[in-house]
Amino acid sequence: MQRIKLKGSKVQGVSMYKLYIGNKNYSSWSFRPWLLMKTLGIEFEEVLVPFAGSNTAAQFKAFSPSSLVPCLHDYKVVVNDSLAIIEYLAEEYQQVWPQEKRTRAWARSACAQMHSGFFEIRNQCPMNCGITFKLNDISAALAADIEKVQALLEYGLQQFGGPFLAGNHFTAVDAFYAPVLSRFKTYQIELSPILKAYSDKIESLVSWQTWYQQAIAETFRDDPHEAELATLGTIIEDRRAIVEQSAG
Ligand SMILES: N[C@@H](CCC(=O)N[C@@H](CS)C(=O)NCC(=O)O)C(=O)O
Repeated sequence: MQRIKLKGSKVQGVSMYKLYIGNKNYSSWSFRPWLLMKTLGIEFEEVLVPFAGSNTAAQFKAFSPSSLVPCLHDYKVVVNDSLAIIEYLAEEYQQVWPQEKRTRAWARSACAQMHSGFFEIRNQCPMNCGITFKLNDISAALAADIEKVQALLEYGLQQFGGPFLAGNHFTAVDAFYAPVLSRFKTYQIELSPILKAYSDKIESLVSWQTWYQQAIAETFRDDPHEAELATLGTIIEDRRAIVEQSAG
């Protein structure tokens, strides 16, 4: 899907978004707008800036006012934060959100909930596409978060008829929960049949497969991410390419 700037905007003609992201293996927040844009066919230039250990914030500051990824640049507009990026895209692409008002309200609520919650999953199960991992233990708080997120996903699939969370089309809410599906795989979290079918559907997307192939091909390791893992349990399988460097 190619974007033509509207008459009256600063740039006439074809324009290209620039999306700054972190390592595909680790960066769950980057995954969200990247997957949305790829799946909907919204063209953009990808700029992958690897995590740099203790220098990450300084490196990211060069292009991101919050020193975080993802960050979208659109000519002179700089948009920080995955949710704000999605809303910015929605101003030009109506496919970003479901068309029906009630469904759209649910999708927005689900994204907001992901964005401001599910801390146990986010903290105790960091995204790491290339490994299979056994957690030392699943705390009651983590189990409660998993149950809550699974109920939310099942509600969407049942209420709106699937195969995507808000019905027939892939929208922002699918992109927002893709890193959760990734974590379910990495941490071997059991899925109900309806969630397994949904996860298979998302994993069959070319966009998902591209991200995963590129994540696993990364030869880069970020020490803080690796150290965090070591406190949580044991790597059972590591499918990532051989390490060439790590950040201090
Ligand atoms: N609320 C932000 C969170 C962004 C975020 O935390 N990004 C992480 C990578 S997934 C980051 O940039 N971390 C930088 C660091 O660790 O210094 C969003 O939704 O975009």
